[in-house]
Amino acid sequence: METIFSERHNLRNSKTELFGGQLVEPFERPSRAEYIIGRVREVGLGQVSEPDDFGIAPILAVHDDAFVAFLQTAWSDWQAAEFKGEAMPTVWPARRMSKHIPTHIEGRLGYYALSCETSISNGTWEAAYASAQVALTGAQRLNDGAKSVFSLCRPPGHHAAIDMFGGYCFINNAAVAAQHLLDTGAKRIAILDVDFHHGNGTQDIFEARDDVLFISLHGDPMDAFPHFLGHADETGSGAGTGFTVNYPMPPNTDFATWRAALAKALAQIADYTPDTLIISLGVDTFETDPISFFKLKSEDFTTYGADIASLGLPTLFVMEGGYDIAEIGLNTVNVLQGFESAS
Ligand code: 7XA
Ligand code: ZN
Repeated sequence: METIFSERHNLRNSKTELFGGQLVEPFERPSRAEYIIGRVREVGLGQVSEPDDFGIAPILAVHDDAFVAFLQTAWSDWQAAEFKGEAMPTVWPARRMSKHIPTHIEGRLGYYALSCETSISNGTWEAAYASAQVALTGAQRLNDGAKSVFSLCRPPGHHAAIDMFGGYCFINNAAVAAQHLLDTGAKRIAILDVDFHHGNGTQDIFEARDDVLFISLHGDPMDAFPHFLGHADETGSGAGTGFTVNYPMPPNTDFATWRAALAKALAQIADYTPDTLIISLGVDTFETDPISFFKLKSEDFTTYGADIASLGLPTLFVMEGGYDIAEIGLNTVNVLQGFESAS
């Protein structure tokens, strides 16, 4: 399987995350990608390639123009305001407050943020842009005949909504890839999100549409980030009714329970008969992930990679979360090898 990877992920290297009332080194850090690409090379998964540049248009095809413009200048605007630390939102348009978009960067950060752990710093936009190009290049490889591709995206994307960033995400890489496939001939795309966290951004982008089936397996939002989306009763709206499916699961969920939900999801995807499957691949379901509460073991990732291959669909793997960094390469590549061994 070919891996698409850009060293420009290193440009995303913020120093602060608000966690448990403290400013800590971000869990989402450059070494994550280095461990993954190291394992890809160690096992000889396949060729590793640089992304092509598809420009900004495919990003604007799923995100709000003003939101993207905000991301592009947020760091320079923050510096111009002479703040000393990294850019963090501190105020939101909460219930019954104005939805006008403020002029000052402090207000705009709050307007476009869904949470405040995700500091914006120098190079954030450039890395997020490159990450989207990694996803787009993977999608184009499928158009060109590949059966499966791994887009090693960093920063991740599945929390990025039409006009919101947060949860370490800025541009929704999986959504950008899905829209690209639809714009270049596909009729139906399925996105299966196996990250521990609900893919609220992907749901937001496609919830009213029937050309993308979005299914997410995740920690119950009553107990897990992003807390305000991902319940089982969210099934899509309008033409998209029935094309959003959520499987929230409780603390300490083990592989047997998780795999049973996966089996239901795979059956729903088979019924949908998509042209292409996109996997939002987070390995923060691992038993020792520091910010999550599922109990998957390393060998389980191999097993479920093979389960996914049983669909026999062209498949794009898009990297999302995973924070047990010492094991992130093993667990990620286990999914890809499990998939390949059963393809
Ligand atoms: O898939 N999403 C992630 O892995 C990031 C979740 C961010 C959680 C922050 C909670 N303090
Ligand atoms: Zn996650």
